Amino acid sequence: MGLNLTQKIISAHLVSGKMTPGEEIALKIDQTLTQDATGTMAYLEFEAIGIDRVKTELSVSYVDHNLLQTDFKNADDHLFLQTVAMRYGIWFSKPGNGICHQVHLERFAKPGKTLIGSDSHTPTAGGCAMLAIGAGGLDVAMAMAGKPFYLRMPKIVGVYLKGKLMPWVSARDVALYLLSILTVKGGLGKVLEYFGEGVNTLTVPERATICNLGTEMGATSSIFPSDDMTKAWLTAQGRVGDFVELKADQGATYDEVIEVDLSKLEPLCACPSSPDNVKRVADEAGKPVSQVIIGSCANSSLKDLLMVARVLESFGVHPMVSLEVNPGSLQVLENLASLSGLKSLISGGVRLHQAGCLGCIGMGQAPPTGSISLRTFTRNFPGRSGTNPDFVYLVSPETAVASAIKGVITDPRELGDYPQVYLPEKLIINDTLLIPPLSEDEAKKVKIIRGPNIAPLPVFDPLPEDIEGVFLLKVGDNITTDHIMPAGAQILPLRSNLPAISQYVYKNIRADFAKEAMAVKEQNLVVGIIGGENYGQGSSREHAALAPRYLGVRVKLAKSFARIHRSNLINFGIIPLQFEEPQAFESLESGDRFVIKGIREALRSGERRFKIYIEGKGQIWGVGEFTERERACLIAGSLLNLARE
Ligand code: MIC
Ligand code: SF4
Repeated sequence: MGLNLTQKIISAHLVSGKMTPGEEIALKIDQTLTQDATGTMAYLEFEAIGIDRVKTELSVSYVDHNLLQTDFKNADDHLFLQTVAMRYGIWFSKPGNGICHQVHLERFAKPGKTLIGSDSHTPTAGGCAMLAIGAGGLDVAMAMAGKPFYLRMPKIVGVYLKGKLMPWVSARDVALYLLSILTVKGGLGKVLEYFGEGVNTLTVPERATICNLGTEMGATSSIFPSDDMTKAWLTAQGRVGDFVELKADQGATYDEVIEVDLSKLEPLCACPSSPDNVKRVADEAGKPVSQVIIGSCANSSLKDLLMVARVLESFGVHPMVSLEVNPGSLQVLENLASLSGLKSLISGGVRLHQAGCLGCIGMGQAPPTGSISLRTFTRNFPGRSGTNPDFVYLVSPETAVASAIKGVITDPRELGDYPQVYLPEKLIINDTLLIPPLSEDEAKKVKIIRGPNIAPLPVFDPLPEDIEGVFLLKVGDNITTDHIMPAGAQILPLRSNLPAISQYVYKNIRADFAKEAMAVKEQNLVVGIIGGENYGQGSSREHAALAPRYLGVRVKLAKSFARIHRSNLINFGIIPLQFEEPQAFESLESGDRFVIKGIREALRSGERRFKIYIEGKGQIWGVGEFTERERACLIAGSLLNLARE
């Protein structure tokens, strides 16, 4: 029987396990990436593992998130990251070089290879036929140390593309369409593999946009085949040597198939405040907008920005709109300049920012109160923009620029003919901000620079025999890691300092959570959290596990968990249990006290059901389908403890 593309890459990297959906598999990892907001912790963890040099084919450390240097903290992090990269054989992409996923696609993505990254949008590289997966920083640190990456074998969903996109409809609309049918949890435990005659109508950056947004569906990864378009991309990047043709075998099958007729799609938007709240742009048209931003790892390629530039050669920006552009990379910016696109943006009145994440993670660019902001970003979770409440719509660059011109949400087809957007076959390549690894001898001489913002990693205690505690908080469905551990300009600079950042856990849901949790901890009790479906969706930030753990959280009882967050919880000794009976969720309240007797022994002996006594309410069951490795990790209190053992 033929294999599909995902199965081919998995079987070529399989260290242990069987390719049966749901079974734990271990994969050899060829490449890793980190970004600064998760990277400092990942490298502290890598140091704690005690390896002299990374063991991957390639590891890259990007600085793209914390670019606001309002004091020493972010700047200190950058220096720490650069000297760590020099010390351990890692590429370093300096601030200003661009967003990790865009730069990785340009300079390093290779068909058929595996990549894990400490950022949930790592699957962007699937646009170049890599099996690319987002993970917690500790998993990435382990991969850098040459250890395999563990995950449950996903189901492989074939997304059959036919037809061709109509003018003004773009890759973003394909992803928004899929979000409308799959929702933010429809991709859980799945890889979305694209095939069919519609595939070769899409360029690699367009494929990357679609793969990038698979993350918002909860997918483990997304992938396109490697074909002539891939070859053209790698040729433009001066890397044709990295090209190999790769696609599903004849007769390959999928666990499910979704069919998308590209020619039938129309401009779509994700309305406030969830990426799956999808409507037709035409249905939202006419609402006034105050801000429009084109950027982020989903939509800031050369084609995206050149299209905006060409449109602005014919139309002006509405006086009540701030039209902002955040280029994806230095390469995008330089090529845009050489094609006179930069001049058109500037003459068109665009507010131009540096290449990086910026407002996508609330590092500046907060919108005015009560007004609509249109963005080509990945997520519009409530308050992520820095303004709370906010009204953020996610749209294609085409819809964005049309709306900026008209001052109201506008279907871009109203602008008339689609502009001519020619891309050169060879791009200008400039790697000045990309620093290669040092030789082994040189690397050994490097002294890592640690400013006062780099706090040492705390040691976490092993799991006691019994746990007794308080469910301090009860939340509903689709709670994001942005709810658990908010980001933004005030909090992101604390990513390297666990005691400091912990004070902001659940800040926007319960202002005093940290204080209350510490009070519970002082009574020698543990803290529990009750959650709904898809708990912990969104970002890969392990701080959403690490910081609660620091505050004494030891159990999370939810209807279901998002993949990366569940792994992060286990890596840091927080037990993720699911309700056996969903109605038990209704009976629990925040403030309930609980006891789980003999939890350590139950984990040791492979139990899957855990009896939880709720004071005054009786007993309920929590279920934990843990692998042996996960049980050992929970008992040890953290994966680092286990690795040390
Ligand atoms: C995001 O888009 O939410 C982030 C910021 O890139 C995160 C990583 C982080 O929190 O540092 C992600 O997507 O994993
Ligand atoms: Fe950066 Fe936004 Fe992409 Fe996250 S989603 S990596 S914050 S651009």
